[in-house]
This record gives sequence, structure tokens and C-alpha cells, in this order.
Amino acid sequence: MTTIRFIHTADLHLDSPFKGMTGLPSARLNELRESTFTAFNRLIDYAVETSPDFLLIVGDIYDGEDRSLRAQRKFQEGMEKLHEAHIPVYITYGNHDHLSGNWTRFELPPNVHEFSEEVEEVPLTVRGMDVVLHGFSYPTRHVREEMISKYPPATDPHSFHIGLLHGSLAGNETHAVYSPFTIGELQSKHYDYWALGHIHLRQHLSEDPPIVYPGNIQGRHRNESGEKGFYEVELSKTDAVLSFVPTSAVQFGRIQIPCVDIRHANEWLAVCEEALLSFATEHGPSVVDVEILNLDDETAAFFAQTAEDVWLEAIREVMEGHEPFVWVQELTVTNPSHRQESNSLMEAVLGQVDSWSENEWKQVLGDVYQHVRTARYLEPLKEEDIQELRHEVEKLLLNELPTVLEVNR
Ligand SMILES: [Mn+2]
Repeated sequence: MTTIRFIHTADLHLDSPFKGMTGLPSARLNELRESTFTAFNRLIDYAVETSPDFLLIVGDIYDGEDRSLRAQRKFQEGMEKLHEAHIPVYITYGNHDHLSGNWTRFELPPNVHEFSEEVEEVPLTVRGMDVVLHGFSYPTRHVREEMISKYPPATDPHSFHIGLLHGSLAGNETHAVYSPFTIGELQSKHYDYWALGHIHLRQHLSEDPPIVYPGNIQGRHRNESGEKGFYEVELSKTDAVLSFVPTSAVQFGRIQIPCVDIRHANEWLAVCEEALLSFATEHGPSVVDVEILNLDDETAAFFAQTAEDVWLEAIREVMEGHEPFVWVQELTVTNPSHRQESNSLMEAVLGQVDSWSENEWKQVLGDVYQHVRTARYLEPLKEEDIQELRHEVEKLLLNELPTVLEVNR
């Protein structure tokens, strides 16, 4: 045998609070709040069933630096199951669950190795083959240092070398840049596989060797849409075969529904219901944004008679009780002529907004965040808050710009 088989996962974000989700019936909200655990259980069950040589978890096991007691207990249970199944687990902690957080400690079973805050080499033997893992845990939340320079190059060509690294590409400003690296730097270490974490979008940065973000195992908001899961990797010295295994309990998504020649509300509701049901059949329980488009003038006039939030309420009611559930989080009616007209101005404004760094966002929001009376009720600004605000900006522009242009004509 010359192939090792392992599971690569990251960003479990156990016990994510889904605090931006409002309006859901409480049973659905509970389902959503359980979703990170459901996804985690699917990961554990899969491992127990398929007995990989080992499991890698590359940072952000917990969503909060306080590592909620419940999340730790569930994680502990999962690790015990793997212990009983004789599956070793190697974990690093990331920016969300760094080692300086204040938490009540659980003792993990002996099959679990936790990487320390220094880049560490862990040798293991898998069915007679030598494997060396390299990795570290975040000592504090903000690790801006180029930790990659501390990873030793592989010298022994007969061993499998795997790097575990929670961080992002240098120069990629769309995410908080932690432990930055370049693809060239990773390649220069001559490892057989780079198991990355931190970016929640599943992606391969390189094929040879594989440099891979598995993404998170459960989406947490509209910007983490689509199927989520982990990779099962079969690795030989000459080849790597990656299989994606889905785990999401609830999927976030976006549906565009063309509405031509709609003259009555019941027609519209029927069209939406059909589209939403077929989405749920394909993707399971979902939280979706619906965009109504392709309106002719008469249909646009028909929609304008009723406020968008009333339309939204109506469609939510129609979907009530359907299994698997589909919750419509947002409804937008896009008038194509407006969209075209405002495109270039919108792009200019959004381009500006997208160029803001985290600090610039804080400056822009300074009035609110530094206000004597409001500041103490606000939680610190997070990356997902910024994404949500960016989304609100886009919506506002889409709705308001045409009116502004109209007035100034
Ligand atoms: Mn993460």
C-alpha cells in the first residue's frame, strides 16, 4: 500500500449564534442554530463509517473565543467516538478559537493531538508509511506574522509531508489577513499536501501539490451560500484524489424568479411556490434570497401596488409548513430598466465601498460606534457584520439610485 487516506476539514464554527436571522418561526430558528452541530455529527459519522487513517481540523473549531460549554461538550463527544473507532485527530486552533481565549477546559481523549503555538512537527506511521504533519495554533486572535517562514522544508522524499495552515493569501484584502502566505512559499516547502483553513469558500489554490481550502461545514449567512462540507483525500507520492463530502444541514442560497405577464397575486404566489419547492427538493432545508426579475411594465406596476415587505410576508405564509423548509430571508423586485440606468454609478460607489479596509469601515461607522448612548449596546464589529452592511448598501443603492437619477434629469 502506498496511499494514505485522511479527512481534511476546517472552520467548524460550532455553536455559531446566527444572530442576524430574525423573523423565523422558532422551530426553524432552532434547526438553524443546531446546524453547525448537525454538520459536525455528519462529519464524525462519516469518519466512523469509513475509518480514514487520520483526521485534520485546521482551525476555528469553535465560533467564539469563549468556546461555549455546549460546543466543547459536543466536540468532546465527537472526539470520543473517533477514539473508540481508533481514528487519530490532529487539530490546530485559529483566529476564532485562539489559545488566549477565556474558556472552561475540557480534556480531550488521547487520540487527539492539539498543535501548540509554535510551528511543530508531528511524525506518525500509517500502515508502515511515514507521515510528518506541520502546523501551529493561534496564540492570540490576530496573527499577522508570516508564520509560513517557520515551516521547515521537507527533506526526506520518502515521507508524506502535510502542512496545516490557518491563514490567507498575502494581499487578499477581502478577508482579515492572518498568517499570510503566497502560493510560491507553500510550494517551496516541497510538501505533498497543504491543508488550509480560514477562508470559508471551498477552493483549490494549486493542484501540484494540492493546496486546499475545504471551506466551512455549514454556511452561516447569505455570503456563505451553497453546499458545504469537507474533503476526503487519498494521497500517494505521485497522485492526490479529493472527494468532497457534503454536510450542511441548512443551505443558504439565492433564487431568481422571472415574472413575465403576471397580473394577479395568486399567479405570482404559485410561480414562487413552485420555484422554492424545487429549490428545497434539490438542496434540502434552505434560507434564500429571492429576486424577482424580467418584469414588463405592467407587471412592474402590479408589484408597485403593494409594498415589498407585504409581498414577502405573503410568500412566507405560502411556504409555511413545507418540508424540507425554505425560509425566504429577503425579497427584491428588480426593475431591469432601472438597473441598467444606474449600473455605472452603482459600480463606482460599490467599488469605493469594497475598497474600504476594516479600519475604514470603523471610521465610516464612527458616529454609531462611538456614540455615548449607542456604543455600549453594540457588539464589536465583525467581518460578517461588514458583509451584511455591504449588502444593505447595495440594496439601498438599487432602490434609491433610480429615484435620484429621475429627479436630477
Ligand atoms: Mn473561520
